[in-house]
Amino acid sequence: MSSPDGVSMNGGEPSVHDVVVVGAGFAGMYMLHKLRGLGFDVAVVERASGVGGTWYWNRYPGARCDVESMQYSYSFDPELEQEWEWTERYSGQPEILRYANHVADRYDLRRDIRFETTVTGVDWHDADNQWRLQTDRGEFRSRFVVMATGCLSTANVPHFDGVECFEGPTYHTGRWPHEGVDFSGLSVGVIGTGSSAIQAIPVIAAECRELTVFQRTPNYSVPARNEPLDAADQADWKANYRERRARMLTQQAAMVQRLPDGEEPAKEATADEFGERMQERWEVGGFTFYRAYGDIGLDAESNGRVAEFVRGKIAEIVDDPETAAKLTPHNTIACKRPCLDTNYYETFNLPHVRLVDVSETPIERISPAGVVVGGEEYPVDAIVFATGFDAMTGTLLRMNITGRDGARLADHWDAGPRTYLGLGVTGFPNMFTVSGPGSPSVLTNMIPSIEQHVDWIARCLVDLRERGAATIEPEPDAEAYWVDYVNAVADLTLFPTCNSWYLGANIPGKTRVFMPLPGFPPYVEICEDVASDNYRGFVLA
Ligand code: N01
Repeated sequence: MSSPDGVSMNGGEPSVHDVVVVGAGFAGMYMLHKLRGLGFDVAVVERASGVGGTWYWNRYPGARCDVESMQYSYSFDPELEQEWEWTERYSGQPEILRYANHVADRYDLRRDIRFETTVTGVDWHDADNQWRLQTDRGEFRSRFVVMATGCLSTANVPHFDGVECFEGPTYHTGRWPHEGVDFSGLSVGVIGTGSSAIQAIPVIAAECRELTVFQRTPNYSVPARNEPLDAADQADWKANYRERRARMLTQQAAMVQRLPDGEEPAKEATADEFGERMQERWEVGGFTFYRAYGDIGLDAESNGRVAEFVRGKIAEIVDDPETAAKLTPHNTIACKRPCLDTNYYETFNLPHVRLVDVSETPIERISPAGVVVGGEEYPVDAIVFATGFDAMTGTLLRMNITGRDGARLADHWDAGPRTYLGLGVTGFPNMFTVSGPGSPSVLTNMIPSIEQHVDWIARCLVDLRERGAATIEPEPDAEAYWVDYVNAVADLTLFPTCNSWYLGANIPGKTRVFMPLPGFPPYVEICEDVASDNYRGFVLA
């Protein structure tokens, strides 16, 4: 029987393929395209009704990519690079989703994607070296499974007493209604002040009657300076794409900054030199700010100097000193995901916007008509949870994955995720994770990181096919080494000093382990080296 959306289901019989890819975001789409071109029979399973992953779900007002458009795009096909026209320095969510749909159409991907299908169980069967994937719409079987499930794909909605009796609508930024939301004339409450909230708050404020922001931890943010993309700039990128893409791969975060990365220690700069350099980067906008000096992420004193610069900006921008003080962070800058904004701090100068500090007195409960903090009710008509995600492991662990001998991934990862290269897991043969924990993933521009993983996995599958190997899986020692390596690298940085989602600290009860690996270029070299050295650290059988 042919299903309405591509992959055929044989009337209750399992759908059998060489490879099943879970997820049709940027990783899943490219994995499908790449493996199809290499002659593999691939099916993609996707819970959404369309492609795009993150950009399918995160449709909140103001959603926009913090990586510049010319760099947040696929590089695998020069024709695609040339034909697609971006319109802004940073693309908004609708434009990125249009691009994802264009890619799906251009490479005829949909015929191998089964939409509106949720994976409920994934089990390895030793007897026939196959994975069996249970979904709410039938079973899939395959020799290989690629988890292209995204790093930020399971929403974190904290429980607040009384929320079920709230009389108005509630939304999570990562599950925004497709038909959009009209906040005009409403009093809106936003809970959270991470990247999503920082983008959404100015846009919601421009629409609603009254906005109350419930902030647990203030955040540093730097102007994005979004603007229409200059035609000459776009043409210049297109003319030099090969050289620029190659340069991106040599950069820490897999993106080229507008100003060269500073290499000197910030703490040694004179006051004048420091002030001028930071001001220039504040005006240019974007992540280049955080790369003004070489040791911002490594040295507490240097980091503190940069943090103080942003604190000074908040004091300058925000009129009311009490609100400015509440908005001022005192933790390490950029040890949580750095934020970029368009008029975030400025929004708190508007008369209909107020900030409620819930750091010491947490939200007590949600009443039918509002949010209660310290016994006081803040009336709201609608609540936006901008409360983030169960990052990097949340989606994988919810799929009930069992490997060899019925071992559960949840048990294997009880003390935090364990992978080799962020690509494979011991005891889970033939399962690959794209941008999995232990790889640079969320510390980088995601699309080059995705392409690097997809290319590596594709090369590996071709090599296995040529050698007649049925399975591949990391040796226990290689996995143990890699976990220690990731921790050791993270410990050289200031990353572990904040309660970030990188550490799992945003989810009550989640083991605190630094999940991504800082440093993209050395990682790419290691992956190349492992593959060239007969997949060192993996067992091929
Ligand atoms: O989520 P977050 P996000 N009571 O976890 C607060 C990517 N992204 O969706 O800091 C009160 O950062 C929480 O407070 P605290 C990007 O990688 C990319 O904003 O834990 N507050 C925090 O303020 C980003 O890092 C882009 O004390 C509660 C907020 O909710 C990642 O997605 C755009 C609470 C959650 O912030 C996640 O960002 C947007 C509670 N019980 C996102 N629980 C672009 O590229 C949580 N909070 C543009």
